[in-house]
Amino acid sequence: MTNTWQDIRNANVVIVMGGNAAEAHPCGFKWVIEAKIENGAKLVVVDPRFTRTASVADYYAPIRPGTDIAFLSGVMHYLLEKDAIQHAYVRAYTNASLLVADGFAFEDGHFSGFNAETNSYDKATWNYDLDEQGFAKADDTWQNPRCVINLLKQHVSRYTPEMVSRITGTPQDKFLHVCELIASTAAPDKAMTSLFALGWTQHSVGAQNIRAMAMVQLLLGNIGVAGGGMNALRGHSNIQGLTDIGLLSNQMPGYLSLPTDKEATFDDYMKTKLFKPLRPGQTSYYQNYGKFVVSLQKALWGDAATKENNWGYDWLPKLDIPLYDIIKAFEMMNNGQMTGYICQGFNPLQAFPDRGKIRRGLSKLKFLVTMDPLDTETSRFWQDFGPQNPAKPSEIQTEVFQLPVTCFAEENGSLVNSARWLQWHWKAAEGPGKAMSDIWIMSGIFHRLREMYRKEGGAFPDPILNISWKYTDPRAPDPEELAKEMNGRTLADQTDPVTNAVTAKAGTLLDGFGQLKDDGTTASGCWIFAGSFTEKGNQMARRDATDPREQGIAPNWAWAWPANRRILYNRASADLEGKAWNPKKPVVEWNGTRWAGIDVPDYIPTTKPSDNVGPFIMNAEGLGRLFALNLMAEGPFPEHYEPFESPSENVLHPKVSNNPAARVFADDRASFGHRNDFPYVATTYRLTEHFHFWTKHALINAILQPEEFVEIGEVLAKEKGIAQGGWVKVSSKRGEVICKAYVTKRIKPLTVDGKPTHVIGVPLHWGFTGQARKGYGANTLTPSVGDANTQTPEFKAFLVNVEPTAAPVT
Ligand SMILES: Nc1nc2c(c(=O)[nH]1)N[C@H]1C(S)=C(S)[C@@H](COP(=O)(O)OP(=O)(O)OC[C@H]3O[C@@H](n4cnc5c(=O)[nH]c(N)nc54)[C@H](O)[C@@H]3O)O[C@H]1N2
Ligand SMILES: Nc1nc2c(c(=O)[nH]1)N[C@H]1C(S)=C(S)[C@@H](COP(=O)(O)OP(=O)(O)OC[C@H]3O[C@@H](n4cnc5c(=O)[nH]c(N)nc54)[C@H](O)[C@@H]3O)O[C@H]1N2
Ligand SMILES: [Mo]
Repeated sequence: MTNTWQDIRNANVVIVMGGNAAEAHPCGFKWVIEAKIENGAKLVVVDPRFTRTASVADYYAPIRPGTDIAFLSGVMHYLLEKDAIQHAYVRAYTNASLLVADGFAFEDGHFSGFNAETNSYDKATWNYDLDEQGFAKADDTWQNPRCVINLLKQHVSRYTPEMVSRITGTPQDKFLHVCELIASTAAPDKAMTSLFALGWTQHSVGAQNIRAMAMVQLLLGNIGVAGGGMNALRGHSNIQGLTDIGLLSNQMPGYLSLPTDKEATFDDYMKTKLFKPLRPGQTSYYQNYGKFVVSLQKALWGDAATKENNWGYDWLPKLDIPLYDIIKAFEMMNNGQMTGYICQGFNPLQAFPDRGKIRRGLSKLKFLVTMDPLDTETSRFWQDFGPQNPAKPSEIQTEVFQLPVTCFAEENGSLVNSARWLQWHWKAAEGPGKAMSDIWIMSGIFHRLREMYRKEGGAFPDPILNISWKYTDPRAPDPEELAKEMNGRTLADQTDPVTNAVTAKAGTLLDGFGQLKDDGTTASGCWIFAGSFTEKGNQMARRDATDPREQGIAPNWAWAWPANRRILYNRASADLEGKAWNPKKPVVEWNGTRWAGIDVPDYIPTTKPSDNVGPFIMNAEGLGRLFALNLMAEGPFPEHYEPFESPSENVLHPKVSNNPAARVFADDRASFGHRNDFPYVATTYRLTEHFHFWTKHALINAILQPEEFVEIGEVLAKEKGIAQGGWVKVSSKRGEVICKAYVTKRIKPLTVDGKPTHVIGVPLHWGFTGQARKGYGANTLTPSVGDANTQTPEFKAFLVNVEPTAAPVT
C-alpha cells in the first residue's frame, strides 16, 4: 500500500477493482464502510462477479476476466478527452512534459525493439530524449508530439467506450458511469483510493493492470495524498515482509537486486544502480544505494567483509537467467534439472497452476522436505486424489521428510502488514508435540551444512563458511536479536564530519537508514527496516493509537517502513508552494523552514519548494511516471493483451494476441486449450470461511464451507441442464474437477465482441487432507503461464467446459 488501512476513510471514491476486499480482507474493509459513512464516499466495484464487496457498493459494473487494461486505458482516454485531470499536479509532478526518444514506437501490438526470434524486447528506445548532459528534454507547453502526455493520448485513443465495451463486455453506460465517478476526484481536494489484489495480479499482464491504475491516479493527482494511493491488499499476514526481506529469487533484502553473472565485479554491479539524476538539480535517492548494499554485506559476513574483497561481493549468488521463480522451479523438476526441494510453509500441489504438472515434478525428485504445522497435500502428493490420480505410489521414488513446525502464535516475532507496518507479536502457547520453530530448523540445517563444507570443502564453501553468526544461542537465534540485526548498528564510532565529536559509539543500534555508510562502519540486514529497533527499544512493539488529527495516522502505533512513514510520496500532497492541495486533509506542508505535518516527509525535509525538486525522489527524474521507461517487461505503456486462454481474439491486433513477454515455457504451450473445445471463461478465488488450504483442517470452517463447488450463472445452468446443487464436471485442457454446482444470479453473461460469454467461478479451498470433504482443487484446471514482470500465474482467466454429471464414486 502507498497509504494505510485507516487512511481509506479519507477517500471520496473507493474503487475495488481486481479484488474482493469484503471477502478476503473483512477486517480492513471496515475502513471502506467508514469512508462511506463519515466521508460520504462512493464505493465502486468492478468485478466479473457480483461479490460480497459489490453487495455494499454504490455502483457495480461487471467485467470479463483479464481485460482491465482495456477498461483502464478507456478511463485514461476519457479523462484526457474530457480534460478531467489535475493539471498543476500532472505538469509539475509527473513526466507528462518530458520528451521520449525518437526510436520509440508502438505498432500492431508490439512496442519498438521486439525480437520475434527470442520473443523479447531490446528496450534501448524505451527512454527519454536526453540532452548532452544526460538530462531529459522537456516541453512544458505540451506542443511537442514526443511529450509523454501526447504519446499517451495517442496510445489510449484506440480505447473508445465502444472498443472498451467490445473487449471487456462491460456495458457502455456502466463503463461511462464508472468513468464519471473516477473523474470526480480530479479536483485538488478530492481523492480516490484504489484497492486491489489478485484480480489484477494473477494475469499474464498483472503488473501492467496495476500500472494502468497508477497512471489514472497520477492523472487525477491522487498519489501521495490522504485518501488516495495504490493500495495492494496483501495476502498472508506476512507476505509483505516476505518481499521486504528479499525472499523473491531475484532480490535481496530491501528490494536491492541480486547481482547477475554479467556483473562480475562490484563496480559492474554498482554501475547500473546509482541512477544519475535525469533533471538538473534533482535528488535521486538511489545515489545512496552503495550504503544500503555494503551495510547488508557487513550484516551477512561481518569482519570477513572487507574493502579489499568488496565486502564479500564474490560470495553473493549471481543470477545466470533473469530469475528462478516457482513456475521455473517446477519446469526444472519436470526436466530433471532440480532433484531436491525444501518446501517451507508452502503447499504447491494445491497452490500452483496445472496440478498435474506439479505432481509430475514432485514425483521426479530424489527428496522433498516439507516444513509445516499441518499435514499438507504436498507432503502427501504421492497419494493424490482426483480423476488424474496416478494411484501408483509404489512407482514414485521421491523420499519425503515431513518436519513439523510451530506457527506464529507459538513464537515471538514480527509481521509486516499491507500498510508496511512492522507489528511485533508475542508467543501465546507452546508448540504441540515435536514441532520446532522455523528458526531452529533452519539454524540446524545451516550448522550441518557448514560442518560439511568445513570437512569436505565442496565447490564453493566461502559464502557459508564466512557467514557471521554471533547469536547468544547459535542453535536458535532469538527473534529480537534477528530484528536488531535487520535494523542495523554501527560497527565503529561515528563522528560528526565538522566537529569530529563522536555521535554514536560502535555497536549502537541505528535510528534510520540516513546513518548508513558505504565504508564498512555500519551493518544493516534490511535498510528499509532501519529505525524499527533502536536504542529506544523495539519500535514494532509500540501500541499507542493516538491519532492527532483523527486522520488515520497514529505515528506511535507499531512502526512503518520506510522511516515510520505512513503515506508514501507525501510531498505530492502539497502544491508547488508547499500548501496542501486539500487543506482539510493535509499530510505534510512547507512551514517556511522545513517540511512538517502529521507524517514523516517523503522528501529531504529542508528542500525548499522553490528548489523545484520533483516529489518522487526514488525516481531519477523525481517525477511520477506516465511513461515507465524500461522498467516493465512488455512496454512503457500498458496494452491490452488477451489471456493465454481466451474466448475472443484480440480485436486490437489479432496477430499479437497475448503478452509477448509473458512467462511461458515451450513445453506448456501444448497444454493450452482453445475456445472451440473450452468455451467458458473460468476464474478462481477465495471465500471468507476458509484460509487457503489450512482451515479445512479445522472442523468449524469445514462445517461452514464443507465441500467443493463452482458458481454458474442461471442462463448457462439452464442452457446446460445443470440443477442447483447438482453434480458437474468442469474440465480444462489440463484436467477435470467434479463438484457441486451453485447456480447464481450473481454472475451474468457478458457480450464480448458481439458474442455471449459466460464466466464460471471456482473457489479454491478444497484438497484431500483435513476435515472438509475431499475435493480436486481449482488448480487441476489452471494453466502454467505467468506475468511477464512478476511471474505470478494466470489463475484468474482461463477456459473450461462444464457438463452435468453423476455423483463421483468415492
Ligand atoms: N478468508 C480469506 N481471506 C484471505 C485469503 C483466504 O484464503 N481466505 N487469502 C489471502 C491471500 S494470500 C490473498 S493474496 C488475498 C487475495 O485477495 P483478493 O484478490 O481480494 O481475493 P480473490 O478471492 O482471489 O479475489 C479476486 C477477485 O477478483 C475478481 N476477478 C477475477 N478476475 C478479474 C479480472 O480480470 N478483473 C477484475 N477486475 N476482477 C477480477 C474475482 O471475481 C474475485 O472477486 O486474500 C487474503 N485473504
Ligand atoms: N487457482 C488459484 N491458485 C492460487 C490462488 C488463486 O487465487 N487461485 N492464490 C495464490 C495465492 S495469492 C497464494 S498466497 C497461494 C497460497 O498458497 P500456499 O502459501 O501454498 O497456501 P497455504 O495453505 O497458505 O500454505 C501455507 C502453508 O504454510 C503453513 N504455515 C503456517 N504457518 C507457518 C509457519 O509459521 N511456518 C511454516 N513453516 N509453515 C507455516 C500452513 O500450515 C500451510 O500449509 O495460493 C495461490 N494459488
Ligand atoms: Mo496470496
